[in-house]
Amino acid sequence: MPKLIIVSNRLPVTVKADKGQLEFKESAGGLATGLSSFYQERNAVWIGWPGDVPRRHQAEARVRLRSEYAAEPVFIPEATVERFYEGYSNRTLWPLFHSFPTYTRYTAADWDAYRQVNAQFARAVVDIYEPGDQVWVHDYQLLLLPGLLRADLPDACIGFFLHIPFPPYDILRLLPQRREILAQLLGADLIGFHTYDYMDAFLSAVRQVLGYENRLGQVAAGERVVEVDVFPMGIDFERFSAESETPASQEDLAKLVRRNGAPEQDRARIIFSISRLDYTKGIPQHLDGLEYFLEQYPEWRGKVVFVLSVVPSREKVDRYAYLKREIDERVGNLNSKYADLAWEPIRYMYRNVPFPELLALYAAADVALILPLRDGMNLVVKEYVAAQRCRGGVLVLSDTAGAAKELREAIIVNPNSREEVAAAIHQALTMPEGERLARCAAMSEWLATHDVRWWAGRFLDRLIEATDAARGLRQQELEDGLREELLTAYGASSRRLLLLDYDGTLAPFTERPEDARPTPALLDALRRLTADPANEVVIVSGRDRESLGGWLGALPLRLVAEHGAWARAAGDDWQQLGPSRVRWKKQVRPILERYVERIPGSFVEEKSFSLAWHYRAADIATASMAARELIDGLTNLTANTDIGVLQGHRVVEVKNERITKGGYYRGHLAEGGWDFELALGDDWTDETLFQVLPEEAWSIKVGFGQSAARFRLPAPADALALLGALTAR
Ligand code: GDG
Repeated sequence: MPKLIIVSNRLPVTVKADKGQLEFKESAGGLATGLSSFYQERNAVWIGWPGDVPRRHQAEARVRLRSEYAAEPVFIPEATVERFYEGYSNRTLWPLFHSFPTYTRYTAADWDAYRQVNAQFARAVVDIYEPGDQVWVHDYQLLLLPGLLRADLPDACIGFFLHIPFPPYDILRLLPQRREILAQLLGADLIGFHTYDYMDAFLSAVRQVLGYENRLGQVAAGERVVEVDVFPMGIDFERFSAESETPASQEDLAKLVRRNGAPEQDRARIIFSISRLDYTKGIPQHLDGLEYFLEQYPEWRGKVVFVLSVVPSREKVDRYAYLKREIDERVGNLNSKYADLAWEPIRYMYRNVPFPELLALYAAADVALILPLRDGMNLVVKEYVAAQRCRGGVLVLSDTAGAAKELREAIIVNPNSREEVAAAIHQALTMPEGERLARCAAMSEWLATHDVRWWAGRFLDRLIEATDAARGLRQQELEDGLREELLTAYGASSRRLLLLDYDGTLAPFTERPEDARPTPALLDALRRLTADPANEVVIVSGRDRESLGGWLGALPLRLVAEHGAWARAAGDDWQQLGPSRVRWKKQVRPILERYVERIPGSFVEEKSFSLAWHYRAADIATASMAARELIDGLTNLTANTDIGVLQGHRVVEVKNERITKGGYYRGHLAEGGWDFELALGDDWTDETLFQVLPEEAWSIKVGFGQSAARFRLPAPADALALLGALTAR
């Protein structure tokens, strides 16, 4: 039975050797608990680091992890862990991906360790992989893993999910290894993010760094198609909702209330916050907001308690130690400034909070104040809503957490504005009960249906679809058997139509279009094809008449220029088939020219019925962004007209929509009584032809990406070889 292989930096169980005895401690993270039910159902294995285990205990730990936890340990050598984990993962990727470039350190030795550890994880996966297994890789510590796996397991079904934000391109470009990282990530069949913003930033980076375009979340990455999509992670809603009623958490709740001053109805209102110690969590901003609140609304002094839980983390990284000191001082100062004999505004805890206590705090908090400066998702806020069970608490959340995209009924604030934060606390404390309950009910309903099972299930379903789509594309390749079939059909026929696109199909792209003249080999192949009276050879191109006529006019073939606006039978004059008026050019030309000024290296080409803005010689990062903007603008401008905007290979073309290669075929060639039809093309303009050809035609896309063609060849050289083979028999 195929299995699910989950790979994350840490295993959901930590192993410690204590006085020669191995101790196993299950971690209660969102991912581990959320995926646990999949474990049983899907026959899963989890691969990850179990913590530092001395070498002499590793064999035993491995056996027990395997048999008791369905886990495969990756023992990272102690000397490497520091550089891999504290180093590249947490001093480079973590701050940069959270948009803290000034906190980011770039160290070559850390990067080396990161690569080594990713390679070690790849070996661990390959060791247990069997055909049919699904591999699901998690998070920023393993960005290289999809590509490393793809190299060893070309047919594997590989998914990747990023739990932290993906940074805007302007920030990512600071990372020296961005190219390798993006290229390796694209080894996956499916890449998932929490929000659309992160997905958009990723697609834009892929376009700008690697030059790969995308459509509706599908990236045409060289020979492969990679799906990119949004999967907001949920929580185990049932568990948080049900367990906040358990006796243990009720006891904790009672203690908490007593400590805040009995009786229940007179107790101070609780504002609660819990975050891991991290500069992304905005802990000082919570304190700024609270201080401003106490200044602006002095009537609340003595009546609120801010329970601030900070969970120790990454203490070996200096930045975290500084932050800890800053928080300690700020809390001390605030407490001494506002306290009186009976009351202190902040109750500060720096430790892990046992689960029942956490539930009690969630249940008791009148306000949850969660203000990360940047957070991939933030599961704490979802847990708060679930554990509240609509008891009347209000969530105040910063707009920079991924969760703010989903929980629209929270009070959403900018964490850098103490004014907004203070006003939000006041609004939460004074909100009428009906509104509080209604907001909570709406959020609960969403979270109950979009829980962690929904998240994982949807990701894995999409992964199967993405892999099927990628395999479907591969099947189209014109491999040996099919090629033989094509040659046989060619040999057995007597009225053949051969429709050939020129640029990108017969001739590779050049920086300047005028340099793509036909090679002697191409001319020779065409000469031989046209020498057979059974063949009607048609060059169907987007080019102007002059170049086509100049290059190929001497051959006995039919030329179709400007996508079908002009045509010329062998030895004849050009015939105009397009419309007689092209007044729209006057309006469009100045727009294109503005882009020529903005994007050095780009230029406008004017043909009789179209205008094209070419940018293949420009800086591809900026030019492709400009191309998108231009397409948007032109599409608006030409809406409801028969002028269309087409994106070709590094060209934006504006032309009359009624003139297409497919239209030319239908009007002039379809009824030719052919018993063999072959069409070769490489871009969107050829799709109009592929779409209208009879089902049995040999339609072949040259290059990669989605296509209506039945088959595929990798490059112009392969197309040329095929033409050669037709006449070689
Ligand atoms: C990443 C992204 C994204 C925390 N302290 C204690 C404790 N917790 C539990 C919480 C919650 C989980 O840990 C923390 O979840 P977060 O979402 O805040 O963050 P991470 O899992 O660290 O990090 C983040 C997430 O991945 C999922 O994709 O949301 O943006 O950074 O479940 O309850 N639990 C207990 N005591 C603690 O002291 N019992």
